[in-house]
Amino acid sequence: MKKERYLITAALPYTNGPVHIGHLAGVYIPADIYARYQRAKGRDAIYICGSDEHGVPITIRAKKEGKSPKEIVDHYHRLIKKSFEDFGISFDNYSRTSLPLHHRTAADFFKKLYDKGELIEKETEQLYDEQAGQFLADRFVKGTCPKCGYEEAYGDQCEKCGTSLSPTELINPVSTLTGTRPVLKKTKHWYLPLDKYEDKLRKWILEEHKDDWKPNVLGQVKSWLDEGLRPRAVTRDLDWGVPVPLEGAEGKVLYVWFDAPIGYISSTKEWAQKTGKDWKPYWKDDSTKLVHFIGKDNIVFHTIIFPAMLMAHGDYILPDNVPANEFLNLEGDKISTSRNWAVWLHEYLEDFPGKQDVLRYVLTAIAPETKDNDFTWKDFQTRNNTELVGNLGNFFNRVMVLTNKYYDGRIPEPGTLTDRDREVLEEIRAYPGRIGELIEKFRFRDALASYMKLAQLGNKYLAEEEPWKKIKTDPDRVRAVMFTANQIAAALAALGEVFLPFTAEKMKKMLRLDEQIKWDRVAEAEPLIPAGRQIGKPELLFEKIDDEAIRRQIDKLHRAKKAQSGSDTAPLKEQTDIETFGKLDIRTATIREAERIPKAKKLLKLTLDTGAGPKTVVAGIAEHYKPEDLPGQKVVYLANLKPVKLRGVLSEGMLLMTENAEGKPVFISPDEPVPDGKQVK
Ligand code: B3M
Ligand code: ZN
Repeated sequence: MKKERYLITAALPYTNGPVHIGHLAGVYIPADIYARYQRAKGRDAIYICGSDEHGVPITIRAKKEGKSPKEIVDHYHRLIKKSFEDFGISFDNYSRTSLPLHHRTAADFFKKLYDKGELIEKETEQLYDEQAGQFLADRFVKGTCPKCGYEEAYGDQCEKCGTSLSPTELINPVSTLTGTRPVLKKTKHWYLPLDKYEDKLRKWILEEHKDDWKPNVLGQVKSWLDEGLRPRAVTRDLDWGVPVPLEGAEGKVLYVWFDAPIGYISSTKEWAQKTGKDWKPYWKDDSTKLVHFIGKDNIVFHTIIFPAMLMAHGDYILPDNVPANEFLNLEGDKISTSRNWAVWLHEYLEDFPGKQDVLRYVLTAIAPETKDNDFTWKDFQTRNNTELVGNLGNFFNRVMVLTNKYYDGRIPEPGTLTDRDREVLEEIRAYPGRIGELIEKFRFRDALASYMKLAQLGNKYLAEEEPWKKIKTDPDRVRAVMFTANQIAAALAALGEVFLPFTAEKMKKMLRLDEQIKWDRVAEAEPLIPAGRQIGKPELLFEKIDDEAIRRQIDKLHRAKKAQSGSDTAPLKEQTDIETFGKLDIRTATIREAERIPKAKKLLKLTLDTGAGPKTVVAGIAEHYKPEDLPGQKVVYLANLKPVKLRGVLSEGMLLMTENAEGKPVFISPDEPVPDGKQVK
């Protein structure tokens, strides 16, 4: 069936912390590219999201910080919303699940299932913390995983082996509230019989969608279905969430994973209220294409549980696709909020103001589409310096500079085009289709790479034609070349909007292109930018990022992690005597020269003035000091250490250093001028 409208959703982030690059790369950027593309195609498409403000992690965080859950969600909702805006994530609506509109929508949904007899009411024994006077749902209880023996498994899931659990399955359960051992207590809950939908789900996903869903998603679905589905509780004994809308259900709320996906519906309703549109066709009309962008840990909820809820309800369409991504790691290690191993969006912007598109670019280029991938600051720098500055920025700038220089910024009449020019113009027109096809298949990395090929084509074309040489000898030819090059620049501006919205905006401004260029316009024969158009002055699109900026980021990461793991004051070493100490000959010196040692990332070779001639010392400080900054630095060093060879360099002593509060090695030097070679006693 032809799809009339697109409803694009991105996972609702939990408001128990800020958002980091993993979230952006896995969910919000791909969904944003997809939404921007659909709009540029002129389709009726809305991009919906909001904050997920319920769930146990939020109440735990609130307890830890001595705040109310409301204070926590208000704080993070604001922070997260702002980060998304700052990065140009083009939501049509960003809502929150604490809104009355959402509470009503979720409660009505539940009530409808209840009234239809789709829910099973069951009294069971659940873990109860007598000291706290509270049932222990999900993360309120920890214990040993019955599957793998991991001792820190949560009541809802073992993070070691990934098994989804219920609290009563844990061996040796302990309350995370009081540390006491919980008792069993009877309580009543409502269950959604997932098993009832097993065959329908199997047919819908594993048959109907076997060719258009991503293999990583199909794989998870299959293993869930093969294990067999069981009824799943959709209510909890908690005081934070959407109250269960039934008599006799006081103190019970809807399970967060029951209400959160309904948040997509309430956010759409909120959007409709704000814009005066009708929300219903987006959720109820078969000609809507519903696409959920999520991370891999959310797959089961979006492919099995929420669809089963929708089937049980009966009024709603099912997702057309659930393009889940894998995880992004950071510098070789899993991103972790609790270990503070992350790059937070709001902090990135403080350090790299105005460079949103650089991060958007890199995160798209390395998106974990088919397997986990790694973000490193070094790669970030390289991609910025070679791909954005060296390729895209360079081409665009050359076109702007030459057009301004030769024609006072007026696009020249092309005159006679050669075969090569025509071939280039035709090639440009192939790009919207080529990139679009990849985007439709959720292959955003390839789509971006294809886009960058267009800039490469531009650079290659200019290098072949050398207008800067021909301007004296063959000005007619140069007019045709610069006309053609400007068409490439205009296409880059138009198509770039989906990947690099801030940069595309700048390009369009410089070229004086209309705000809205439809995607398919680029494929038309009519030139995108006509001869005679007066364009603006060149401005650089990107700038190089130097080693120092990158080193600061790496330092910051390690510092944050260290701060998290507490003070590292080492315990005192065993006692010694003055004779032992007296054997050490510690002296003053001055660094005369410093150089890197090939293939040794951490080491510098230092030449010291020792008062008795030069001496070579190898020091592990290359990640913190540049060789050119060191000459003249006063130091103290152990002068009678037995020489050793380090990476082929004979080291004749050892620098004595300490660390500052941030963990950076710092020199020890006399606080008054002292000749080289003086003893430290
Ligand atoms: N808040 C889980 C997460 O952030 C959850 C997503 C809800 S989507 C309906 O991973
Ligand atoms: Zn386990």
